[in-house]
Amino acid sequence: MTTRIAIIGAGPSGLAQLRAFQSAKAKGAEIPEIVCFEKQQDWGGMWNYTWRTGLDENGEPVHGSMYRYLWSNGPKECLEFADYTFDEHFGRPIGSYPPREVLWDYIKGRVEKAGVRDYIRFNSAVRQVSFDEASGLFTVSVHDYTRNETYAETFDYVVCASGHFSTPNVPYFQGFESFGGRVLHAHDFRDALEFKGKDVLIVGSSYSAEDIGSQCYKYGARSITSCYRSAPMGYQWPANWEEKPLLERVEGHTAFFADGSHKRIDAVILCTGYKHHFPFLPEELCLKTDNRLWPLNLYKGVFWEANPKMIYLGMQDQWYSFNMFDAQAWYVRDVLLGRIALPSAEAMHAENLAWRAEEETLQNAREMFEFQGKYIQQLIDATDYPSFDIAAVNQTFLEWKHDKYEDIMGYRNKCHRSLMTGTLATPHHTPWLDALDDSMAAYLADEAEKQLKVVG
Ligand code: FAD
Ligand code: NA7
Repeated sequence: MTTRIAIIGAGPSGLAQLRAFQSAKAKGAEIPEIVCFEKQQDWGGMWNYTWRTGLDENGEPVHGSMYRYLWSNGPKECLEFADYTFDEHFGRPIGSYPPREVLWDYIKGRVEKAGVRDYIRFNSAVRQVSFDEASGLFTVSVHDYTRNETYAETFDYVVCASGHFSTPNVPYFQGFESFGGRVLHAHDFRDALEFKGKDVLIVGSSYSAEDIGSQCYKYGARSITSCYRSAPMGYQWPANWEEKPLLERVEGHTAFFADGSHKRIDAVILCTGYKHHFPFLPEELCLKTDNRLWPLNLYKGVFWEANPKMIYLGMQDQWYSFNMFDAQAWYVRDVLLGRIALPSAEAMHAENLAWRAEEETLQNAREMFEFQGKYIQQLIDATDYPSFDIAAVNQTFLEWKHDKYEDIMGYRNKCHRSLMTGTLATPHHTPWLDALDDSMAAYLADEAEKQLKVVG
């Protein structure tokens, strides 16, 4: 019987797995039968923007946490696919921090070229996965919303690529039930214009806090107050942005903070992160972790140690993103094709613990992205994924961090060099803070605009 592989999710991770197998096939390998289940109507995962919040058209929890006007929060040069460059896709250099739609187009370009769409069953939510010890097979139950039918099929391997930035972590603060304004989680934030002229309180001090606060600033919020549990973000914020220690309670429209201060606010946006949530997985297959660089129980960051036929992609906290998913997917492919052998359970566990021990020593951002880079290097060294200069990517991350501390509202105007092609990004025609239209058409109109300016 043919080996069958189920992939859950057609976001960047699931698509990396499809592309990995397709590239082996293109080189003459025989590949297993692959079925990718995607609950949304289109591919791209988080990058496939939805205006919806709460439940989707099928009554499923909305996957998307992305919002309008989102631009890449790191240099595109750090996430570039090694086998499909920005130069190849756009045919010319573009800026280093493209808006969401531009990155979505890039993600789609590679898989359209690879011709893997037929592997995907869209509008199909995975409901349940179980494993039968006797047969060594997984049963995957799926709700096909196009036919409104639930059915089950068996597979030899399951690759869980369902993402982990969709189920919000929503802490409670005293007084929320009687707060005079809106309380929402970042997952439900869609359009910063909703907060124009408002005094906004952001809870949290990581990427969502930084970027949603910046969006609100850019689109005209009257003031932004961000508050932190562990440490302030520490950027040089604009005059109407203040950082405070953690919120203690709200009363009416007033927020009270841990330092005894208080402030009038119109809305609270909880940028308090997400939960790894796999309601379709049984206890014995279910990854449980917080958002960190080395989740336990995953050999090479991907194989579920207790049953390595269960595979997870992209479950780490992400400095590296798209090319890390690729590195993982190529490695997984080669194990599944029998090109790489898994060691004994003891050896897998020992290696896993060694990575975790190292992860726990990491003190700062630089050590963290170097750690993730080292992990990726190890994976790509073992497969035919095109090698790329990880040390140079780390250097680009370092420049990015530096740029942010210099000018948090201006770092997206900087240009970086591709580590795949050597091409230097071009400055975008409009500084990020003034670029209110984030559409791909507006973004890519730069060449035409420049020419117009020259003519004018
Ligand atoms: P996802 O993109 O989340 O895709 C998972 C897919 O699985 C989805 O299509 C979903 O519909 C599907 N799925 C889930 N459950 C089921 C089910 N039960 N059945 C069937 N299908 C299912 N990364 C960057 O590199 N740069 C950025 O600028 C950046 N900005 C971000 C901004 C926000 C607001 C968020 C939330 C994330 C951001 N990220 C960014 C990280 C982002 O998560 C990754 O870039 C990438 O999308 C992860 O890919 P993934 O395939 O692992 O998960
Ligand atoms: P992260 O990076 O996981 O950060 C979560 C933040 O939420 C972090 O600052 C936490 O503080 C804070 N947090 C979590 N729980 C609480 C409570 N109970 N009270 C106060 N603060 C809390 O998630 P993000 O959403 O920022 O980023 C996730 C992805 O989305 C990322 O890839 C981005 O590119 C977009 P802590 O530091 O732990 O004290």
